[in-house]
Amino acid sequence: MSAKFNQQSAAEDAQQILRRAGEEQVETVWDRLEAQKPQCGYCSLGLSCRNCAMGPCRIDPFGEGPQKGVCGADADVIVARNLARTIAAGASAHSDHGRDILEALYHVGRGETESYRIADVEKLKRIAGEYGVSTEGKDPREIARALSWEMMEDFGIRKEVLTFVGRVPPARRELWEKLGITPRGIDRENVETLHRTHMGVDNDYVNILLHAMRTSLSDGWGGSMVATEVSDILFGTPSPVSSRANLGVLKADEVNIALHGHNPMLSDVIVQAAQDPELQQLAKEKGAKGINLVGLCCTGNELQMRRGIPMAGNHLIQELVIMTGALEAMVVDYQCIMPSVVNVAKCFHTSVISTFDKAKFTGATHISFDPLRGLEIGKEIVRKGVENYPNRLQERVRIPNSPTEMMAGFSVESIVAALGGSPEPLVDAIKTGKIRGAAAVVGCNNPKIKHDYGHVTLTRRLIENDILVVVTGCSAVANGKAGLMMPDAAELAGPGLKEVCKALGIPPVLHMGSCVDNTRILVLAAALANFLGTDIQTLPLAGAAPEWYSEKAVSIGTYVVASGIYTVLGLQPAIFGSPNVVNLLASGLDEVVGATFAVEPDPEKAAVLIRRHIEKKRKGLNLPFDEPDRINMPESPSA
Ligand code: SF4
Ligand code: MSK
Repeated sequence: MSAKFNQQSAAEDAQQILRRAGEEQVETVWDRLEAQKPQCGYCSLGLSCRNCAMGPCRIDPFGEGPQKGVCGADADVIVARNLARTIAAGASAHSDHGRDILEALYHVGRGETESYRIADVEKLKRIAGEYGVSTEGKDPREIARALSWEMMEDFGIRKEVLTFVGRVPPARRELWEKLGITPRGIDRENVETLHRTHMGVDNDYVNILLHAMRTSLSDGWGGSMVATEVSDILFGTPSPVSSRANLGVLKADEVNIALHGHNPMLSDVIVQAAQDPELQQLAKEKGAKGINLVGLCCTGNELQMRRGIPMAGNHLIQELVIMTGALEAMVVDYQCIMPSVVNVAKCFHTSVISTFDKAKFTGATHISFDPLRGLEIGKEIVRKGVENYPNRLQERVRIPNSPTEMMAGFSVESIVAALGGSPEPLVDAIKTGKIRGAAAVVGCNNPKIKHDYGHVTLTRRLIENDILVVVTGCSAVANGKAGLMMPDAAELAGPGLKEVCKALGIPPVLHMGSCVDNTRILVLAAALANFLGTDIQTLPLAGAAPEWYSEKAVSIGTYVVASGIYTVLGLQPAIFGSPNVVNLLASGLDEVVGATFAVEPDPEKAAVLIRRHIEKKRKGLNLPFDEPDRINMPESPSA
């Protein structure tokens, strides 16, 4: 295998297809990154601004050129404004996704669609209770109608605080109130960010960043949390399920359809449609043995968590899956779908089918999705995939390796159930030091970092150190493919974590879902803090996004820190043009919200930072600890 492929990806399946891309000169994301070099230094530092027509402006980081934009904004203001807008874009993406799901619940409540049903009535009632919606004597549809109406209020301006903030430990709620960052309305905080960052509004970098935190909290404890909870109500709350991952999940003798993006509304009806006897028969008539659905990115995570649908890959696999030559259709909803997939598809027979009117792709086939006719549209899409099967050139099919077994489906509810109904056994294991703490390793892939290397190396090092790891998004896919998400991976963990995992029959790395499902991690952290009568910031917890790329990841990282959890990023955000902003985020925030950001591209070193942080928190709680300053973990033979 060429050294180039080894440098681009740590995953064997990706390396095999990257070799093909080189041989057949199919352009990939890695090629385009090379073509962009050197990337703009001003933008990388956050020092360029084009917020008005007096600009665009830039600040000279070496102090020799301009130090102010035309309006007089300095580096601190420009960097803070840019960061705030990034967070608002990420928070808006998550929250708009949440609203789409919520509208589907509303349609179900009104009896306007037969494509969906209430899959988890118990959860519907529980969430209705949180929203003050009475359930007594009401049928599920009636409750769904009233609940969705109440939840829609969380998007607007009629509330002073988002309903799910009621889940936050009291000490943290008081802190947010004191800082003036309690999230009020989901749309409101995002709109206010755009207002504040317009020329001539908020010109104090600290004030801008405080509101940016509030905006991120409207995502974490608002839009994303609505997306997760309503998805559970409509499609079922995940419970542990066996599945498989990597490009080997494609089948050489079946119609392969990949479902890519984030929103489970469409993919859920496609799963129903693919079981339709008429379409199964059509597949046979076309010469295939059946219809094989596979997931990509977070739509894939949603399907894998609830239905065990196999996972073809994460963010950087989306072009490579087409290059297997075995994909009849790539069905996309929204977010993280590179426009380039349409071009790659032109080199093969794959049909790219876009589905949401807010996410069209030039060159793709667009089938407009409408939840009121969900199943009918799902069948139309599956039919398109099946009819494309005869266009496949079997001699061009190259499906790498065999798939890896993995487990998914660890919702908070299923984790608590695995613990026997209470967080107490987990708390006890942390108290004794069998589990030293927990870390969330989440987020994307980025071609600037060797694909999957950051996720897998960091995760391995953490479990070796008895730190339980929970994963979501593309990190879950990376770790699943690496074999870390089966119960027998406990053998790779330190002695304490291994003992706990074996006793409970769980893997040392728990799949908690898609990007919006990072809210499950917030809920778990809050439940632990509430159980102990403390704030989240005192707990031995950490977050990490070793290969992040998206604006959504910046919003996630910010709401995690604002919720009191130290977070290590594998790539620099565009803030290094302002030492004041860097100092605030990397140290000053500790005084403000009890947590900070760190940036460490080397996952080995990131693991050391997390272990030190966890020991510091253990010391603070008077739990058995190793002196944080002395922790310097040796090189791992497995990394
Ligand atoms: Fe330049 Fe100020 Fe306009 Fe930004 S807002 S483009 S710094 S004049
Ligand atoms: S899909 S946001 S690349 S995790 Fe959620 Fe992956 Fe990041 Fe998209």
